[in-house]
Amino acid sequence: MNLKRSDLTPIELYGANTGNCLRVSIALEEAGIPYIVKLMDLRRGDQHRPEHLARNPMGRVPTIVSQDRDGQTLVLSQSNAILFYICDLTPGVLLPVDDIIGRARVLERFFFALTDVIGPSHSAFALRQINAGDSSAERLDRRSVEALTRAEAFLKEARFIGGEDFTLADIAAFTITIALRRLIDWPSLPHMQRWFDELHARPSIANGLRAFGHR
Ligand SMILES: N[C@@H](CCC(=O)N[C@@H](CS)C(=O)NCC(=O)O)C(=O)O
Repeated sequence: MNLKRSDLTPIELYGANTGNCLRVSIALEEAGIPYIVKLMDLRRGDQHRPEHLARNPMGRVPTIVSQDRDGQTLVLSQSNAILFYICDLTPGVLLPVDDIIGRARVLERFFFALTDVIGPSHSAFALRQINAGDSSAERLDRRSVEALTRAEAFLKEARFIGGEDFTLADIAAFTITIALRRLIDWPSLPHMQRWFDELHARPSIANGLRAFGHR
């Protein structure tokens, strides 16, 4: 099925103020796709209510409900699957389409952010949920920060994480940078600082953060 942005009624985005959800709201903003936030209170357990389990049996967010004008409905979870769906709705906006080398580079940097930076940080979060004082969590956070700061080399070469254009890779790297920013030695990372400041001032990012009340 080929959907265009104009074929869509506003996408419902079920989520909360978390990195996985903010990546989606920022991508929707950047792609110019209309959406309605359905705020879930994760502490209260909204994600485990039957109506949400019907959307996502994992009992997690983000989840989107996307309806085209012909009445076909897509209910989709997994933040990164949602990001690629957004890329498919707006070809070339967040991920190069025809430039095979440029696309490969953006995907390299996107998966760098997901697996080398966000991965260990999410594991640290999970360890802390089991045992707040777990010292392994701190080591995992340090591992994330150490990986993230390697992005200084990417940003020395180009304006954005994956090249001269803003892409999916910037969204992934930015949301985890916000989460880890107090652990980063900013004075030693002038290119990252320049990138972070530029992204913070970007309207799509500001709106995407605001969508879930992030400050
Ligand atoms: N792999 C999933 C992870 C989703 C996930 O863990 N979401 C968290 C918020 S970021 C959640 O729903 N937590 C509530 C819970 O586990 O009860 C994705 O990328 O969307």
